[in-house]
Amino acid sequence: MSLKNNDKQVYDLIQKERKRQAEVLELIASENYTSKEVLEALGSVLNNKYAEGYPRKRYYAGNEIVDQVEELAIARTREAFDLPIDWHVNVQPYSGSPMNLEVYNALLEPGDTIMALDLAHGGHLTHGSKVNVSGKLYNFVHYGVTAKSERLDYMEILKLADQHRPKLILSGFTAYPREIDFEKFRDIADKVGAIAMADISHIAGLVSAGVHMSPIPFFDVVTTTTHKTLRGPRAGIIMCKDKYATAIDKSVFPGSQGGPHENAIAGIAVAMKEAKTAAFRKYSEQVVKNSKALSKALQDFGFRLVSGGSDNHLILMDLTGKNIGGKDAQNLLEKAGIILNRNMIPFDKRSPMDPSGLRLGTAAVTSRGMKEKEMSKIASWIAAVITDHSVAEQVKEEVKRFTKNFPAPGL
Ligand code: DSN
Repeated sequence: MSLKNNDKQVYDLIQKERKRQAEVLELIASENYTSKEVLEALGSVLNNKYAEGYPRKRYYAGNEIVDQVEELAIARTREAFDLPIDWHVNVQPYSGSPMNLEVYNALLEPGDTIMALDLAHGGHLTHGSKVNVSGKLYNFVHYGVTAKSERLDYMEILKLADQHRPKLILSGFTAYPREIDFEKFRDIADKVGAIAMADISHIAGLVSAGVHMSPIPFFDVVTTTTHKTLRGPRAGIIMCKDKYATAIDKSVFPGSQGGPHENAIAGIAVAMKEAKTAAFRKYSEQVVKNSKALSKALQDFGFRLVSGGSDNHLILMDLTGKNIGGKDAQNLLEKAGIILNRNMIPFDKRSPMDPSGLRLGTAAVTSRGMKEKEMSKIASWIAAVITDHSVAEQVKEEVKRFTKNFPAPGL
């Protein structure tokens, strides 16, 4: 209550954002509503503590309690991902971008070759985009999806790998609506002698719940943010085989970071406990069911989906032929209380600022208890607004009334 009394300006902005989050349909594929418990850990006194180093090897005094927090987060991460005994966990990365750079820095030299999915086909900025430090420091070779299926073609990836002999092959994507066959990636990495790394930031919750194949039995290093389908705090973790542990730990601290954010690490501990529950497994199953239901309903309204559907939490809609680009569609839907983001589609003829696609995800709406029936309703609103722009304001009011019936966790 002291924020309300002592800094009304910030308090009011937080209340407005709380109201906004409650009254919209949140379809950004990388967002979610974390629990009150995770928020409590994030807003705790753990924020005050400097703890450079690792549990029981810190550079500052007074870390008796935060050592226990960090060890708990590590132990619960091991359980949530069913980590083998010879795997190591680092829970200190501040978030996804530092996390990936910390892995490259640990295992490679500048100029080394990495293979990853093209950003325009569903990769991430830290997977070697020219405008990101990853693309400046390392020699990225990008694979893509095929023009016909808009899915990964593992034979093509193998051919490319054979040609370029990368030191590291990266899989795990931000806009790929299909299940990834990590076993096939392992085969490719073995054939060319590369390290196999997966960035499962988008699908981590699904992997933990067992509704998406896990890379852990096959891979060497797995990174993930903890705030997407995993529904935790904004943070990152690195899981790796023990033989990489020292290099990874050194790369995180002191290689790239200073004091870990122990409040976020406590949030990870809380989220990992939640991820082990039967309720979370059920939630994750529903995320996928909802994504399939939303895909089907959008297709019934005449929208083309990249790859023809979804196996995970994510859908990529192609607006080609709809007389509207991604940027205008994103803005128009925002006016209707439907929040999503514009996105490149594979082989897009438009620009990244105004691409042909929209990316949608079902993690957040599923956290509000919405099911298949509600997905049909959402698709009908999207179709109505894209067909007749003048109904946006009216839909916004309907969305406001509708969302009242589905309280979001943590708000
Ligand atoms: N920005 C995230 C996403 O939206 O997918 C990835 O870091």
